[in-house]
Amino acid sequence: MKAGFVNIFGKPNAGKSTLLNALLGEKLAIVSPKVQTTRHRIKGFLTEPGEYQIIFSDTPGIIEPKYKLHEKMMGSVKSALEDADLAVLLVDAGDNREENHELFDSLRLKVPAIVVINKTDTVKPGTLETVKTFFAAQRYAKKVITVSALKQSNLDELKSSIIELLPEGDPFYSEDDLTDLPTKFFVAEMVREKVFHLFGDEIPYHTAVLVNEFKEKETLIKIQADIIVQRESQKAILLGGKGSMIKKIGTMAREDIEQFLQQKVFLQLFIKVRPKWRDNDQQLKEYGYH
Ligand code: GDP
Ligand code: K
Ligand code: MG
Repeated sequence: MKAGFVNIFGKPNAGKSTLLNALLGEKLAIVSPKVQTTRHRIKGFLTEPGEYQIIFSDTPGIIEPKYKLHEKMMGSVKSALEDADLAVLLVDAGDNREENHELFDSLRLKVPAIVVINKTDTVKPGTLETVKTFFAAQRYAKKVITVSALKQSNLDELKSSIIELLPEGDPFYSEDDLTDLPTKFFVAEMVREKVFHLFGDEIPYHTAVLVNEFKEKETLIKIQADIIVQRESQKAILLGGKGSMIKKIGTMAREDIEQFLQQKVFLQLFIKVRPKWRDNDQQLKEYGYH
């Protein structure tokens, strides 16, 4: 059978997390229109017993680090560069192709790559042809495929091209597993996603989520999590008048978590102020940024 690691790289907002979710048919990676939503390397497994096991990695978008959290984020991109069997270089069809090319070229990939042109639903067919021709001429491009991750179009072609390029080998993970990350991680991410969706500008970038309690009771799962911010003023915004905003975050996150766990959930959220957590090694570690 075919088995191997396929790592998805690209600029912020190219659609990496959307593509991972679409390929797996499960929402593992949080998505937002804002850059730097994804902070970890998220692995998801697609297994057809006896035929293939694809281990996909979503990665944070590639950026210049500005604070320690950024350094940790780019560390996870680096580790993904090193252990891939195949790279998916994801580009937004409407984005500047020279810039994307420079980025892909600078990765100095040692493994074959498929250039995947995403968001085909947003450009004219003529534009798409030009972008396709441009990337097909690059030396790192073993193949060029056009998809819309959002509309889930042409994903089967992408999947079969990936399988074709994977090495022969035994599966790395059990065929029942979907990911190697703990459930707690996904719970924290779903809360964090709501902060990305509900708040503009800087708030999401100052926020982390820590799950303190995850208890399976008879009829439901009780979860307690802290939303960490850097300043009192941010705490006030997250709370909202009479706690209206934190309530909204809680309701939206709970619905997602229930969908993910297929169980009833009682979710309790607290907001904590931890000045400069983004530059504090110990706090970064505590919040899961290793
Ligand atoms: P990432 O930063 O590369 O992980 O990108 P995300 O997956 O978070 O997506 C960034 C934004 O692009 C989100 O608003 C997505 O809904 C949107 N997006 C992703 N794929 C597509 C697509 O195929 N078509 C369109 N129109 N939007 C997309
Ligand atoms: K994003
Ligand atoms: Mg992402």
